[in-house]
Amino acid sequence: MLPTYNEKVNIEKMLRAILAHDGLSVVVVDDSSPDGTGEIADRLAAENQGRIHVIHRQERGRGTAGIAGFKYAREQDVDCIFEMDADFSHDPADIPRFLEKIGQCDVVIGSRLVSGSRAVRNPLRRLISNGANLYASLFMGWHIRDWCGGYKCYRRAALQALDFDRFRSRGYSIGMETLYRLTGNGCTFVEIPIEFTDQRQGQSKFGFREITGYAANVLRVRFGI
Ligand SMILES: Nc1nc2c(ncn2[C@@H]2O[C@H](COP(=O)(O)OP(=O)(O)O)[C@@H](O)[C@H]2O)c(=O)[nH]1
Ligand SMILES: [Mg+2]
Repeated sequence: MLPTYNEKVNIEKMLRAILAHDGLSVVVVDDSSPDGTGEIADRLAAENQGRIHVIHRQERGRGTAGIAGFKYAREQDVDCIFEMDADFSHDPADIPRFLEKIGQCDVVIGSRLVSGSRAVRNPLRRLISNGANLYASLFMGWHIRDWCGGYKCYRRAALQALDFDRFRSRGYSIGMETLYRLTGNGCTFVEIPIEFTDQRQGQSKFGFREITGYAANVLRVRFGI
């Protein structure tokens, strides 16, 4: 499940790198990117019959795009479902390492906080990300260290058991809420180290509003308010 917004420079290379792995197919969720990412994805879908699906949405948002993609993916005849960013922050070459572990758990988390991980990003984003993870662990548990990453592999059955329509959060915190609901369902997690590269140095949409929204959402999810 590949959410895209203005990924013209990455989408083709990214799709080719993913499809290089046998047995994988992709659903691109594009929110009418003004740069034409959706049309590039359509062309590649036509060239790779059956292996690329494209959802075009009118609404915008990484969180709801992920839900739309998951709802689609979990109806397909697949064993597990990945989510990853399309901007090469997440390396498609890591896919086999996730698949090695998904036989032993319900969710494999590409983690920036376990031994062997590496995260290349500016100090401010590192601080925000570490703070967000500490905060999430404080309220939701220490069984997961990286609550906020976007590179994960789920068993399909785990996602099928979720009622996304009852989720409380929107936006960035949906990933955190997904892990929290899966915890409640008794799912098991394995974190594997990844090398994360922040491709959007200085221009991320992650600002003050996202931080306060995230902090509030953790509490709403945890305490059902
Ligand atoms: N469909 C969709 N994808 C989005 C949206 N915003 C970001 N993305 C995608 O989500 C992934 C992560 O976004 P990015 O801007 O790199 O977030 P950051 O790495 O947390 O700063 C990338 O693949 C983006 O193209 C959105 O509004 N809609
Ligand atoms: Mg990014």
